[in-house]
Amino acid sequence: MAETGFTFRPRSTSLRREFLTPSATGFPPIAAEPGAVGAPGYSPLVQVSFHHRTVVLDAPQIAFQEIDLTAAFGKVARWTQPVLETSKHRELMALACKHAILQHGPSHLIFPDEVQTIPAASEPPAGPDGRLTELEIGSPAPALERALTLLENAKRSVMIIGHGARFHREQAVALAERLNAPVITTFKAKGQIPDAHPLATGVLGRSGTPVASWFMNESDLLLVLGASFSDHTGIYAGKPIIQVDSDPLQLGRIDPVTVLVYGEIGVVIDRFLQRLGDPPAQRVDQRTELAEHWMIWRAEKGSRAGDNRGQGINSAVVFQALSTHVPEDAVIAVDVGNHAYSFGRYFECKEGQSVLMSGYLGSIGFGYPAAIGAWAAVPDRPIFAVTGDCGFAQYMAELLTAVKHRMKITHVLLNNGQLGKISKEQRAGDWDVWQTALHNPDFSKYAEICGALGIASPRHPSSTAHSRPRSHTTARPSSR
Ligand SMILES: Cc1ncc(C[n+]2csc(CCOP(=O)(O)OP(=O)(O)O)c2C)c(N)n1
Ligand SMILES: [Mg+2]
Repeated sequence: MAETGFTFRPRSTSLRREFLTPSATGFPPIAAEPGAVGAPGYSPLVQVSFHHRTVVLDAPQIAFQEIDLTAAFGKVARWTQPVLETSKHRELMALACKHAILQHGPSHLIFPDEVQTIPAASEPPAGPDGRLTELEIGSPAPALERALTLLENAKRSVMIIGHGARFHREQAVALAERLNAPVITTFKAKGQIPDAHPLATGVLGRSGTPVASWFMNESDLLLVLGASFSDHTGIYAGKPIIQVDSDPLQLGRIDPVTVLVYGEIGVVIDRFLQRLGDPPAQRVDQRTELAEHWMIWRAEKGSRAGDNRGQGINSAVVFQALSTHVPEDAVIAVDVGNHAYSFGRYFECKEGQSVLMSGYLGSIGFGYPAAIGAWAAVPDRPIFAVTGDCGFAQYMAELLTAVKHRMKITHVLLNNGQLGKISKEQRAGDWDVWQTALHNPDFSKYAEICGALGIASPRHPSSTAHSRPRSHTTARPSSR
């Protein structure tokens, strides 16, 4: 299947159909090959935070809900087509796969009722032979030469790894070692280098570490691989920058950069590795400084973990404990909100862990469905979901799906009784905090009645804002 490309895993998991689209987000970044998701009945509402290489099989019931699915999905899918009775079905599927693979995005097929009952033709499935080009293109030589000159002459170069470089993790780290350059990641690329690596600085930006900010600020050259320069990351455009990306539109997307290197990231890294020798004498060895900055930051994290303002367990404590206990091969799906920012800042990734999050921290509710999608992709890896109370409440019923399929998902719910991020934004804008408090159930009891194991954290002195008891819940399907 890895060689032929167009075959799907035959396993199927029944999901509530409204849940279809969000659950599709967790599967593809983790699975080695394309996957397909689909559900019978009404169309799912479009709350989209798609990732790469999914084919969404959409089955509208024509008499109801007459929304134009081609238009609705057209903005977010790379390719969308209705399947007609007269269509060449084998070809449509092949094209859906081709677009999903080559364009790194979801394809979408709409199956009206009358098509769903047509017996499958006996012809063999289409394959990718002669249909899929290799993507490993190199870069134009002048850009490479300019980039190499900058890299050779820099005193304090720093590498920034974005999500677009995630398939080249080991090569990117090898290049950083050759350059002796500290490695920053964007939030979405968290974990691309383990935090214990002597060149790791952690995440840059709003959910990042002071270590990463320091090394970016002090650098004289940024080598940026597969990052989109979002506001959240805050890559400083005033620095000399070499940007490498396989999508020409991503290059210099927001601000002009010094050298644009268009090419497949793995190929470009290889070219750099072939040409760069040992670090020249003028280059500052930043490792000692890096170790010192980590010491200061870890001491600060420890002190924050020790803070007790009488308002419950703080997030520094939660992520300190998780950094110790989450296994090396875990997949961690994170939702959107203050808890996600804290995860970016405090959690330390180990080699082999994979982090999933909604692009640009866009869609709350992402965390738990993405964990279910990740389980579908890699059921033997430990799966964690980290969510807030608001985000989880959007898909609470899916705990039943997890129990039904005996998914081993450990869910850590940071329950602060509010839309914490929105409260914070209101305060930052000098507004009154308005309508952000939540009415929550006891999540641990809820987990238990769904047939999962629910564990509430020890009670803390109740916050003045909430009269009801609060709980921090860890829920996973029990073996019952
Ligand atoms: C679908 C969607 N609706 C609304 C928002 C805006 N939003 C961002 S964070 C947030 C609140 C998250 O609250 P919670 O899950 O409790 O996390 P906390 O910030 O409290 O940690 C909201 C409403 C969004 N990003 N996506
Ligand atoms: Mg909350």
